[in-house]
Amino acid sequence: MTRHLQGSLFDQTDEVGLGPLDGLRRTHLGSGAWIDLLPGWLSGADALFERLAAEVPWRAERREMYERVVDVPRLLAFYGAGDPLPDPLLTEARDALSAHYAEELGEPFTTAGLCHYRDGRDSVAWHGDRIGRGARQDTMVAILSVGAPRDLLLRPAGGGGRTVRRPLGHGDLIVMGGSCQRTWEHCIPKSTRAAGPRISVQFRPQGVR
Ligand SMILES: O=C(O)CCC(=O)C(=O)O
Repeated sequence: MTRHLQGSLFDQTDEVGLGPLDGLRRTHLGSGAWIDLLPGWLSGADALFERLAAEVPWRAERREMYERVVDVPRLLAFYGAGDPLPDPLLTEARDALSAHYAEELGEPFTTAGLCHYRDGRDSVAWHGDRIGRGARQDTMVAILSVGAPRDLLLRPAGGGGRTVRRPLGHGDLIVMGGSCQRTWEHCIPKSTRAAGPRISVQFRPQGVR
C-alpha cells in the first residue's frame, strides 16, 4: 500500500537543493560521543521523498528473532561503495559531507543505507553501528531525513542514564560522531501517534554497518 506524505508547510518547493554545511551545530553527549545537527539542510525534501519512495527498489526483509522469523519493520535498500546512488541529490549530499568532514574523519563516506518507515509501526531497535571501524575506533554516520519527522533517540550503551530525543524529517541532517557508535546507541521507536512516512539515508565510511 502506498502511504502519502503530508508535506511540510515550510517546504513547499519542488526544487530540491542542499544548503551550506556551516550551520551545523555540535552537541557533546559524553564519553567522547557527539552529534552535529543541521535542521532543513535540504530544501524541497518532500519532493525528494516522493522520488525515493517511488524509484528505490525497496526490500522487505525477514529476520530470525527468539526462534521465530519476523518481518523487519521498515523497508530497506543498500548502496555499497561504487554503486550509483538512486538520485543525483544523494551523490551531492555524500560528496558534500565527505568534503566537510575530510580532515576530522580521515576517509570519505562511501556507502548509503536507506530505510523507509511507512508509518508509526515501522521502527528500528536500539543499536550502535559496530561492524567495521565503529567497533573499535571513532567514526561517523551521517543521516539525511526526508518525509514526516520521526524521533531519533540516543542513550548511553546498555541503557540507563539520560535519553536524547531529536525529531528528524523534512531535510534535516544529523551526524553521529566520535565514539557515538561504541559508547552510545540509537533507535527510531514505534509511535502510536499518527506518523506519516519517512525515509532516512545513512552515509557511512567503508565497512561501517
Ligand atoms: O532511520 C534512522 O534515522 C536511523 C536508521 C538506523 O539507525 C539504521 O538503519 O541503522
